[in-house]
Amino acid sequence: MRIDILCLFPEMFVSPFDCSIIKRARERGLVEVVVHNIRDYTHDKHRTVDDYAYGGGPGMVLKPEPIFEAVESIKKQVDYGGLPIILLTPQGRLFTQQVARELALHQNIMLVCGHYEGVDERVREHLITDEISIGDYVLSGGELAAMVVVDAVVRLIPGVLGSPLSFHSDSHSNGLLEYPQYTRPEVYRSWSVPAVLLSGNHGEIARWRRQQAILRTLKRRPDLAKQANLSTEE
Ligand code: 6GU
Repeated sequence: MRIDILCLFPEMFVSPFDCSIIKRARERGLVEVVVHNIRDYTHDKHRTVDDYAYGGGPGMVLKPEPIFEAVESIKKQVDYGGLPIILLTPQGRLFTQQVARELALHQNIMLVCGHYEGVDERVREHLITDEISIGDYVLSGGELAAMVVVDAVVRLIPGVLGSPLSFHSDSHSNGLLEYPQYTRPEVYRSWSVPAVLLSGNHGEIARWRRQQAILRTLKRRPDLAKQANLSTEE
């Protein structure tokens, strides 16, 4: 998979993409992440990327020309018709595990980082194919949101995580929050690991985990519990 990111602050991505799972995935050639500076696609002496809003009001608006030129130049390199061109903006559809799974199916994706002051509407209308928000709060720019999207998508690429099954029990992957996890020691400060987990009875363990995941979801996120596929018994 190749992910192209267009933004105003490419240096923000250096350290987060050079650690842990994303770093390993890049080194193993499972994903290529290319970060572009929108400013490199300007032609004036001051490398201007924004301008005052027509009609007045506070805040600057990102100009269309550098964004169109950047996207069109990168599109030529990746040569892929169905490439989603995604604007990161608080006005987008909410990013969920379902959306991450959908993006992970693509060979290429392009992420365009907006800034909260806004992007010229013609970019949205004639260039962008999808708009994503990572939650109902305002960030100063789409860069952090793009990192969140890249992290959630990259870990779904086959081969990135150690075991092909390792994300099946993640919170949200089955519509429920994850069950409680324990590791050694068996007793810590007099607090014991639930006996069922030491029983070796895999059927009982699976049942207990499912029950815990359901209880935890009902208590913490009743909104999710409503949408989960629970059996009559559950
Ligand atoms: Cl994608 N961008 C900005 N600027 N703020 C956000 C966001 C994105 N998602 C939530 N808040």
